This record gives sequence, structure tokens and C-alpha cells, in this order.
Amino acid sequence: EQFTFPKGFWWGAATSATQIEGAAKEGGKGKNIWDQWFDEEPNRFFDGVGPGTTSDFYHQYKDDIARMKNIHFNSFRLSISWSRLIPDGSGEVNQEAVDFYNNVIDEMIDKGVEPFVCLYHFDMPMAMQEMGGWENRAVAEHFGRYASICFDLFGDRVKKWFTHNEPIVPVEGGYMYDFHYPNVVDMKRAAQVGYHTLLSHVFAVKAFREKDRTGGEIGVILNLTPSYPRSSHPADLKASRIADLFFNRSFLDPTVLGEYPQELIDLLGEHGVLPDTESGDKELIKEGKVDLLGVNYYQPRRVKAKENLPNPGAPILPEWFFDHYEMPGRKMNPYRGWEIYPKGVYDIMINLRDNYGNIPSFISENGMGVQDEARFMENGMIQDDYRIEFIQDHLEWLHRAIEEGANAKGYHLWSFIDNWSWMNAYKNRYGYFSVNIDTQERTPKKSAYWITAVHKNNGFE
Ligand code: BGP
Repeated sequence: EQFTFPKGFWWGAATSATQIEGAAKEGGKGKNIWDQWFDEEPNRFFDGVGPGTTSDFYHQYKDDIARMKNIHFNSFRLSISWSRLIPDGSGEVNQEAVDFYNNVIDEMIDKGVEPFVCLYHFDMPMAMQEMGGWENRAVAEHFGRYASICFDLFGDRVKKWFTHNEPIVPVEGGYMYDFHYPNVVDMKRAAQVGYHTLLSHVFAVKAFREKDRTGGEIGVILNLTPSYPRSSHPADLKASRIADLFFNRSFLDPTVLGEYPQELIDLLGEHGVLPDTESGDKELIKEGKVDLLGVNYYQPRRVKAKENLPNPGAPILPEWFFDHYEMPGRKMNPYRGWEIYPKGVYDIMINLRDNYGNIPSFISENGMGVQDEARFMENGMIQDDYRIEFIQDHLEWLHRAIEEGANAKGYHLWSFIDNWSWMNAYKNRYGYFSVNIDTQERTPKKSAYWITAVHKNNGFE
């Protein structure tokens, strides 16, 4: 069978500032929550490897962009570090950061790689966190100003903007389950953080619309995790619907449709954890509708009913409404413990086609993390056939969705080069290129050669 993608399909990869730039204390960058957390607890998740060096993109961007060209990327997502551009989040712009991002953007355009730029990938400036982070509405407004400055500085060349990457993750990690700074566990505060994160998105979209740039588009990147019920028993269906409300629709509905699902509002209301709002917010939120949706997809959520549900009025966390279960026969990534379910891509795209106005979208992250990947090194190259298979299987389902009318415009792998990660430093490797973190040497993996052919042919057989 022939899998040819539509003309102009976006091929590339994604990454984020904190995960590849390094130079955390160079170039006038201010401290962000990752620098802070690493200082406080360098060994809890990070094995002593912090955001100080990571993959050294700050110094090696030219060579890396040459690598992107070599493997025929036509696009690539990076994020701007808010604390690099505006060290205290709300004050002066740092000229060294402007120069750095200008150089990166110009170099990419010169090499035929379109920059997709995300404004926030989990990296709150410390000065903003000290004001309460997203719990404080003023921080959302500062984000709007930061966004507006970015549009002014780079909007003449950057045509694809994204406000947030996976905005639900800092809510979960920072305020529900203790895997991101500031390590709070409190649903009421989590709901407030989620709400202000959405408002920060809206302020950025509004600023973008006011600039009225012809040809530019603004979007958001969401990790959509289809939640599949164990059975069609009503209690299982309800459990899966609630998981979907919390983890997908909490950002998908307001950013694409312009309003929150009523069922989510009711649920939070019943448990006394609705966020504080201001009059006029409902109208305001309608102004945050995006042009383009990035979808990050790694694995589905398998859900079954919970034995005892929380009573109205009782404190909650999302998991108090459902249980996870291990679907018999599911395929696992043996090198990282995540389920592999390529059809998830198709289900997401069909859902967007049918329930979200078939908004222009793309797979903005998908990939396979592998621990101790060096064990697959043979003849000087990581023989990552498992990754080739993983990508191919997901692309086949994406292709099928497109054939059935889904408005999917591209596929970006997580990630281009191995990078530092939030909960495991360099344990899980994802790149088309491996990185030796002692020497910072990059080496293409087998998948890099395979994907180059896919890029050149705009598909595969
Ligand atoms: C996504 C994030 C990325 C990246 C990826 C891989 O959720 O947007 O930043 O880290 O997950 O996950 P991990 O690094 O935990 O293996």
C-alpha cells in the first residue's frame, strides 16, 4: 500500500527551550522554576543532571539546524524561554535573548525549515512564581504582554505561533500530583491555575489578533489522551467521560469552541472547587479561539468505574472518579512502560473532525522514549528499528484519518535530538539523533535515515 501525504505536509520535530538550550545561567537568562527546583532537589527526579547544560542548543543551534536540513525537515517547533527573553517575567527585555532567537529563526528560514514557535513549555519565570504563578491573574496578564512582545520581535518571520504546550500538565504536575514545581496537591488551587492558564492563552490570542498580521496563525498544543472505557457499562462510560473532561476537554473545548463543557463546570461546582472568575470572562474566553491545534499523542488512557465515588461537597482529585486498568493484550513499549496504541491518532483526528469543526491540526508530538538506548548501538549507530516501526504505525493511522476527511496537516516527532526531561533527565531517549551528554556529540540513529526518505517522498510504501 502507498501512504502518500497531502502536498505541503509538515514534517519535522518538536522540542522546548528548557529541554535543549542549556546555558541556563548564560546570556542574561533569569531563573525559572526548573532552575529553582533543580537547586532544591537535584536528585529527586533528575539524577543530578539539571537544566544547566541539557543538549547545548544555545551554542550548537547552527549545526543542529544544518542537521534538520540534512534530514529534510520543512518545519520544527521550538519554544521561547520566557525567563530568557524577560528575565523577571514582566520587566525589561534581554537583548542577548532577542539576538539568540533572531539568529535561530533566521538560520532556520535560511535552511528552509519553518519555525513553529511556542511561548510556554512549562517554564514559569521564578519572579512570576513568587507572585503565585498561575494562581495569580496578574501573571496571566504578564504572559499576554510577553506574548505581544514576541509577536512584535519575531512576527515578521514566524507565522505559526502556539501559546502553550500541554497546559494541563503543569496543572496536574504542579497542583495535583506533585511531579512539577511547586509540588502542591490541592484541587481548588489546581482549578484556579488551569483557569488562569486559559486566560493567559486568551490574552495572547487577543494580542495576536490586534496586531492583525496577514498570514500568521495562532494555536495551542494539547496532549489529547483518548480515554477508552473498559466496557459499555454506564458506570465505565461515565468514568471515561469524566477522565476526558478533566484531561482533554478542560482545554480543548475553550480553546477550539470558546467555552468550557457545562458538565465540567457542574462537576467542579458540586465539589466546591470552581475557580474565581470575573464578570465578562465568559465573553473574553470566546476571544481565545485558535486557528490551529497541535496534538501531542503518546498513549491512551484505559479507564474503568471506581467502586466508591466522592460525595458531593467532598474534596476531590480527578482520579477519585475513575480507575485505570490494564487492557489484556495491549502492546507495551518494553523500554519505557507506556502503552503503544497507534490507532489513538486516528480516533483523536476523527473526534476533531466530527466534534470540533474539523479544525486544522497536526501531530505536534509523538514518539518513543527508550531507556539505556546506548545498548542498541551497533557499528557506531543506534539501530532503533522499534522507533521506525512506531512512527510508521502512527503515520499509517494518521494517513487513514486524512483519507476520511480529517484536517491533519503534519507530523512532528518528539524529538529531534535526545533531550533533557522533566522527570527523568536523560533516561528516556527520543531523538532522531542521539546525544552524548559528556561530549555533546550528535549521531544520527537509523530512524534518521529512514525518516529522511519519508520526508523526501512525502510518504512511504
Ligand atoms: C510531553 C512533553 C515533552 C516531553 C515528552 C516526553 O508531555 O511535552 O516536553 O518531555 O512529553 O515525555 P518524557 O520526557 O517524560 O518521557
